[in-house]
Amino acid sequence: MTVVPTWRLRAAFARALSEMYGQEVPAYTTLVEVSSEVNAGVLRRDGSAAERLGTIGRVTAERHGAIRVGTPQELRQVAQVFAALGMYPVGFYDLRDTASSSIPVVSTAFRPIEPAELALNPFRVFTSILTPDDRRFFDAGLQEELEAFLARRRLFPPELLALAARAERERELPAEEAKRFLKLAVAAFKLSAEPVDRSWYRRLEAVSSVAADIGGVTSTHVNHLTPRVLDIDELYRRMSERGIEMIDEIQGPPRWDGPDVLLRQTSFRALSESRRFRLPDGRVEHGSLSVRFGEVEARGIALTPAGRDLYDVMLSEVDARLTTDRGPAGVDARSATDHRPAGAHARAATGASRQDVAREVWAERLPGSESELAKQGLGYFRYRLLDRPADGRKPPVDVAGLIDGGWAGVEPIVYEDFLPRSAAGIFQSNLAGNGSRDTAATGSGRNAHWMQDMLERTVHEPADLYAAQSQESLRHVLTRLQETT
Ligand code: OOG
Ligand code: NI
Repeated sequence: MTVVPTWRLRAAFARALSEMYGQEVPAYTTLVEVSSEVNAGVLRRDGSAAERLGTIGRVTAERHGAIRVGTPQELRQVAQVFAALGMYPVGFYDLRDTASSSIPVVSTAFRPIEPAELALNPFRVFTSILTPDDRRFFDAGLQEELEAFLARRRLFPPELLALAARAERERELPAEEAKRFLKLAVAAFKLSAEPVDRSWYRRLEAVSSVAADIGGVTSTHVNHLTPRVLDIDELYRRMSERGIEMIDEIQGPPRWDGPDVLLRQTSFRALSESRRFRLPDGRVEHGSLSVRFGEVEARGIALTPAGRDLYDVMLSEVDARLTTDRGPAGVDARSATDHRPAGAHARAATGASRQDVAREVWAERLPGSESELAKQGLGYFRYRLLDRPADGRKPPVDVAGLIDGGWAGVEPIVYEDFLPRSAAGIFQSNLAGNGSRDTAATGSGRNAHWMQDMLERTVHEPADLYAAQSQESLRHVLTRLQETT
């Protein structure tokens, strides 16, 4: 009997979801096509260097999705479905009160955590849960109605959850069950044709369009699916040439001469999709909603906590330079990871764009080579023993010594996670309105521990996962050196 192992289930799920989303949002298909063209071009241009942060096979299949759910129970169920696919919660993101936005959700990302699994298929899903008890957004009455509404709906059929539990337990499914599981799993994220209760949706929309997108309907859906591209600047140009309006400049780090780090993302604005609405008198009317969009990303080297601190310092430095250049009180100053459309036009008085200023700051502050990033403890790398002619010397035990002395080489560990400021910006750029928020009210307590208790699963800390990989390779190098010298 043929069986389908976890990673094949994951790859098949990502493919099937991609196919469904392409039918729902045709511009996504264009994005995927252009991404593959760009990736093929980079491979021709740069040869094997193009694959330094992942093989072309991995990168071509690579996607992240974004979904949003309403209740702890729904989140636990979605965690069960993803566990069947070898995807586990990593990281905690609080998007309720960031510099650029306030969205009534907290989030985690489900993804493979083992390097071998990531290499086979790195599918990941940014997953957000609504916070109806946050008084800055919802008063007690609305909270109660919202929770009652959410308690009545069922996103995942019991058959799907049972198959998922079995797949997690057995780390595979027989072919027939696998087919059934995938069919049910994909269907759970399909945009529903059910009419939307218009007055309920509008009431939530007045608070936040994300709240309406989650709690205003009786099902969930993919919000976006994001392909990975090797040259995001080139992709941006080509999409614009095709007449697809990209909303901003590229978010995250600037293009620069040094190694790619973390994550650069860009997107096109939410498209109007036709939906049916139920009116208070029971009639059904055709209308439209704009909540789903297209996003694309380029991934770089994972930064250590020290590297992340430096990244934050550099972001503030860019803000500060733009503000001083532009004059009084930072009018129009926008963050480098901010998706607000005006961000695209943030220019210093000198005419330099945000990206130009960022490039300048990066050149001043960030080491321009992989080995310097490694030696200064700013980036995560795997270490590899180098073939070094014996000269009677004893190997050092520190990273800088190993690199400088030609004992060990470095291989970058790719950043597999998200950036809170970019994530907040992605939400923000696709909101119809700002909604309303009571800034005097207090928020509800939410943190990684809350997420972990609620999920009844470990929420992995991204830095721990990268550090473990890096340290394991270093230990291996040191042991081998001890044996051979
Ligand atoms: C998720 C937004 C975050 C990203 O790439 O940072 C995100 C959402 O819109 O639901 O997808
Ligand atoms: Ni995204």
